[in-house]
Amino acid sequence: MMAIGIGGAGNKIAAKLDSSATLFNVSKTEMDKITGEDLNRINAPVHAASGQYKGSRMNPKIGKTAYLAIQNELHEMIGGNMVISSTGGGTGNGITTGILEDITAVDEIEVQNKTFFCLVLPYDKLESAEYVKNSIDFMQGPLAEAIDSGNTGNIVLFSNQCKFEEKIAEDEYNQMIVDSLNVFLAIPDKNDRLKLLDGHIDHEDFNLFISKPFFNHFNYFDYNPAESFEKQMDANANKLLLPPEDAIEAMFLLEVPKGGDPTIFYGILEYFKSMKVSPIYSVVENPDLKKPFITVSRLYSRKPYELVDEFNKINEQNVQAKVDKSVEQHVELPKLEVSLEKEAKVAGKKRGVGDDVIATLKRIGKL
Ligand SMILES: Nc1nc2c(ncn2[C@@H]2O[C@H](COP(=O)(O)OP(=O)(O)OP(=O)(O)O)[C@@H](O)[C@H]2O)c(=O)[nH]1
Ligand SMILES: [Mg+2]
Repeated sequence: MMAIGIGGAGNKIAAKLDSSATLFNVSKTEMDKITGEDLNRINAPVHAASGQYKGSRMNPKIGKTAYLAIQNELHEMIGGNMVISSTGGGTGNGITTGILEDITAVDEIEVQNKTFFCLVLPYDKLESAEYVKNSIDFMQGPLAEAIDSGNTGNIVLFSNQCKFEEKIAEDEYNQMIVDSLNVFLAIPDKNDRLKLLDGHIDHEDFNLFISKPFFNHFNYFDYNPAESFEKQMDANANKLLLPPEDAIEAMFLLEVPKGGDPTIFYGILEYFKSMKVSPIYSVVENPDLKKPFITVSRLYSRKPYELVDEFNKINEQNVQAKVDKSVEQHVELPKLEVSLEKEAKVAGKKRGVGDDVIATLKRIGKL
């Protein structure tokens, strides 16, 4: 599976994931800063005088225009591959919108030609309102429609929440995203390479799983069979991803150390049974391990508009906070000066005590 990185974030993450990734960007300068001899860099030209070097300036319309120039090239490339993009800016959002609209318009796409999408969402509490708005439009519009058409592969929703909350350097965070993705993507290779103890996930099984038009939340951890699997799943959710909804389908790979008990997976099946999910799975022996290690993927189909609903709520709160701040800073100052004197007069008149009250207040230093 080749990585295709679109826009700033998509370029940087794709290049880390795949040394021969293809990068698309409106901004040639931004793209040329990414090192890698085998990268295939494609400039998506925008004929506005400002576009070429500055990117799309958070405007998805510019990205969409650029898409038209590279549509044919991209069209041939995306089948069976992975598209990586952020949703907040103009380039990645606009070009990925073009891709999704094309996918939606097709009757049916075969399993081996589905596209796997990795999207990086902004952290709505700290990132700019434009990024959040663009992301909402993207999820409500082209992404929702592509999912409804059934023509996308899995969609992984990375979030920048953890990056901001834990103050992680961008490059390091991108590496975390790539390392995490690689744990999931290694499932079929580990099945090839390691001794099978139970079940089997071959490349075809894996490709079928990732070709489904659902959101994919994957996580992994050292599994302690003496403790509740459910608790361990909750404690080890993938913090780089948006939290999952109830699983529709699932897959897991359990690696046990040499001579380890291969039957511990039955307990895991019980967990999925209670959720009415029958996962595909395999158990392998990994001589490099000291403890059992599990990689799980859950597919869920929360409608993008519900996701967006949450985004919208937070966005509204942010807008409200901004309004409050501007009121405090620009309106309330003169209001404070409105003067206690006037208010005291009003209060005094109400009580029928006239100027006495004002005199009293003056004396005690309130005016
Ligand atoms: N995790 C991560 N997020 C990034 C990175 N670069 C940008 N972002 C996020 O991506 C969003 C902005 O999108 P970019 O990818 O810079 O935008 P673009 O697609 O290049 O579009 P324009 O810059 O408007 O042309 C924001 O939410 C950023 O926080 C990165 O290297 N890593
Ligand atoms: Mg950019």
